Amino acid sequence: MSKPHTLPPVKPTLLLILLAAACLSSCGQKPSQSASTGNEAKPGKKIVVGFSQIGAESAWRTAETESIRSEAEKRGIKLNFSDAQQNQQNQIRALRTFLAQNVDAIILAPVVETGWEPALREIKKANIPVILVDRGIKVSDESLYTTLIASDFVNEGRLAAEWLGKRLNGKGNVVELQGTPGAAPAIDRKKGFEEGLAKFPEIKIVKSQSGDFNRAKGKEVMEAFLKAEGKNINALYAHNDDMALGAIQAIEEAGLKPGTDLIIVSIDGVKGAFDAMVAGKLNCTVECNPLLGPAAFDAIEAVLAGKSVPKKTVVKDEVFDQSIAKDVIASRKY
Ligand code: GZL
Repeated sequence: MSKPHTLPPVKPTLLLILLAAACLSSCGQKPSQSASTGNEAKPGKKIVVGFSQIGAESAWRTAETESIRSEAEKRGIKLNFSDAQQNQQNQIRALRTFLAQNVDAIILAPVVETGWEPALREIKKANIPVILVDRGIKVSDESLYTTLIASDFVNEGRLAAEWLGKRLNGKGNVVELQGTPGAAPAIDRKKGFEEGLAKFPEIKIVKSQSGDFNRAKGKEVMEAFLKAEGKNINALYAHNDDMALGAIQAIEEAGLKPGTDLIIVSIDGVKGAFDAMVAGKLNCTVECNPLLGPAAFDAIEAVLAGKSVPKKTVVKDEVFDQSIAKDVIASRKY
C-alpha cells in the first residue's frame, strides 16, 4: 500500500502564518483590523447594516422604523432594510441575505422568541454582530446575539394592573387583548398583568385573546368580547394602543361609552393614545419607547470599534393617564 501523502516539513513561523490565513479564509471570518474581536469595520469604508424589521402592524412599529432609518442616515450608515410583514420566515430569509451581503452588523426586531438559532449560528460563524431591538429571543447560547435593547414588558404589565386595580377600586371584570402569539411583549405583558392583579383578588380576567397588535383585529376581537360578555365587562387591558383604538371603535358601535362605561388601559404611548385620552375614550397608556435608533447604532459603533457592550439595555418607561394627557400631548415625540 503506498505511503499516505505528506506535506514536506515547514518552518514553525511559516506554519503559523499559513494556519492563520487558512482559518481566516476557511471559516469566512471578516478580516480583522485588530487582534480583538474581528468585528472591526474597515477604516474609511462606509458601514453597512442589515435591519430585519417585523412589519408595520402598529403606529409604534412605524415610529421604531423611522427612528432607526433616520439615525442611520444621520450617521452616514448604509441601511439594508427588510419588512417581514410579521412573518418569521421572511425575517430568517432577510438574515441570510444580510449574511450573503457580508454586512458589518445586523439589527433584528424578532417577531417571536424562538426559531432563530440556525440562522444566528451561521451569522456568528461570519463574526457579524447581531443587535436585538425591542423584543428578546430564547436561545441555548446567548453568544448568538451581541446585545438586546428593549423595555421591561413584565413591568409594563404590572404597571397597567396597578393603575387599573386602583381605578376599579379593586373590583371588576376585565377583558384582555393580547399581542402576537409567541412574541416576547405578548408573553411578558400578560405575565406582568397577572402578577399585578394578584394584589386585587376581586378583579377577574373574564376573556383573553390575541388581537395580533393591530387595530383591525383588536376591533374584531372586542366585538366578540362584547357579544359574549356585554355589560358584564368593566374594563379592557390591551397589550398595545393600536388594539385599544380598534376596541374603542367596537365599544362605540355597541352603543357604549369607552373610557366611561368601560375603563381602558393599554401600552405603547403613541400619539393616537394621547388623542384618545384627551377625548376621554382611553384612560391610561404605559409608555414603551420605540425611539431605539440612537441606542442601536451606539451599540453597533462600539462593537465595530472593538469595545464591549452590555448584554441587555432596559429602556425606561412611564405611565400616562387622562389626568396629565392634555399637559404632555404637545411634547410627545412619536
Ligand atoms: C414592543 C413592540 C410591540 C409594541 C406593538 O417593544 O414589540 O410591537 O407594543 C408592536 O405596538 O406591534
